[in-house]
Amino acid sequence: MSNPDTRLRTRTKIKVERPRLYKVILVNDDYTPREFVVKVLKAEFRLSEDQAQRVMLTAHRLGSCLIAVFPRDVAETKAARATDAGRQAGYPLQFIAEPEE
Ligand code: NFA
Repeated sequence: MSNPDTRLRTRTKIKVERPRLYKVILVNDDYTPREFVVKVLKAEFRLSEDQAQRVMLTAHRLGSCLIAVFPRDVAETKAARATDAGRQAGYPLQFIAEPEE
């Protein structure tokens, strides 16, 4: 008589998830000149003059504005570089990176 096969088997379920994206947000302040904000948006985020003006004005009116989404390291690096550009010029300009959803 043959014995039943009682060995346990392991199934490995492969789960693939898309890496989360991070938002980079421009925060309004009362001191940074509008033209400077536009200049940084163009240089660091490659926005056109028109896009940069609209993002700057939206932050100015509403308090903040989403610029773009990127993988985490890109978002954090861009936010840090853009914030640093303001600091170098003596402005309190702030860009923040935060996870989507
Ligand atoms: N509020 C700033 C001003 O009136 C302009 C600004 C816009 C600053 C967006 C920071 C972000 N000079």
